[in-house]
Amino acid sequence: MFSFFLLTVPSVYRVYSQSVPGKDENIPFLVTFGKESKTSWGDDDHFQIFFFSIPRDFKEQIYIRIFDPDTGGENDEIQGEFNTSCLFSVYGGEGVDPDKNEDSKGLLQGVNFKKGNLLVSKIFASESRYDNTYYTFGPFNPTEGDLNEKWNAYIFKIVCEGITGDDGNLYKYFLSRKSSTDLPIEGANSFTYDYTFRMWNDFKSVAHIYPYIDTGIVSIKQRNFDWDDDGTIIVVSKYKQGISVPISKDDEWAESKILIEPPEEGSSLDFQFHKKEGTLIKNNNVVMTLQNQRGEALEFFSSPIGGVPVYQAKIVVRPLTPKK
Ligand SMILES: [Ca+2]
Ligand SMILES: [Ca+2]
Ligand SMILES: [Ca+2]
Ligand SMILES: [Ca+2]
Repeated sequence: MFSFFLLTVPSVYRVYSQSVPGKDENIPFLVTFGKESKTSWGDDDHFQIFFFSIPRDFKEQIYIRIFDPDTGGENDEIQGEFNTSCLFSVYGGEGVDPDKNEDSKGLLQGVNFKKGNLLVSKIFASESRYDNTYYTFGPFNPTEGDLNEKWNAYIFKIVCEGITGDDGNLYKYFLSRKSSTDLPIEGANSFTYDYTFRMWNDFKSVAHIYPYIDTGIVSIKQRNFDWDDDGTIIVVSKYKQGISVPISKDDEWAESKILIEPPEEGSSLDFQFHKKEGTLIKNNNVVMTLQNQRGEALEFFSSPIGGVPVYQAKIVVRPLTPKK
């Protein structure tokens, strides 16, 4: 897994953006609910994990910025009154790299997804000074991350947990070279295995998430949660013009198997979330996970590996004119 990273990706595709959600995803916010919330609000597990990868040759200090870390005021989803606290924690060192530590992915109930060294953490409640603005963790030296030799990159992990309350915390991340502005790091990226996000409150905006299909993958199992029967989820790739997958209703999972064709190996898929016309389903939060045929979780990258996949109509070979 991951041999592609920085090695086989042409320089034109080297990613240069570390906003989470990424700019091609068209997702307004990540979302994590307080642990006393019902899963029917759209968060099945009340925590979310993201990883950042920093190229090994990058020697400067880095910062992880959180936009709107509080749960209150602007952006957040209130239930009754705001009474939610979220713990944000940054981990580095041995144990973080999900290639070497399956538990680090945070997919299995009851396992310790907090593997690694805790570098810093902070609890945010409803606090106006952290409302609709950034809080910055860092600086960190890249070498404080967990070195992944195959990717030639240092890995950091950030966990958001809804430790009290029942409201939804909406927030975003940015991996930056500076503490006070968003300044990206060339070749860095971010990813998760269990994506919980908010849709825009309109009909026209389509959200996208981009899993990478490594060589040897022949099929994947998609699972989506609490889509609220809100329109369609379709998969586009350079080989798929758009296939729709089973969608979940309120507070339930839907899953299906999707076959992968050889031309799709070594590229990203585009999972598109199209809302239903008619009555607007407001504040739709949704969860998505993928596994390959061996049961291994797939990463969703904030900047799609190889770029956004574009369907390529099959080339029609014209038969030769028979000789007379
Ligand atoms: Ca807020
Ligand atoms: Ca509340
Ligand atoms: Ca927030
Ligand atoms: Ca939902």
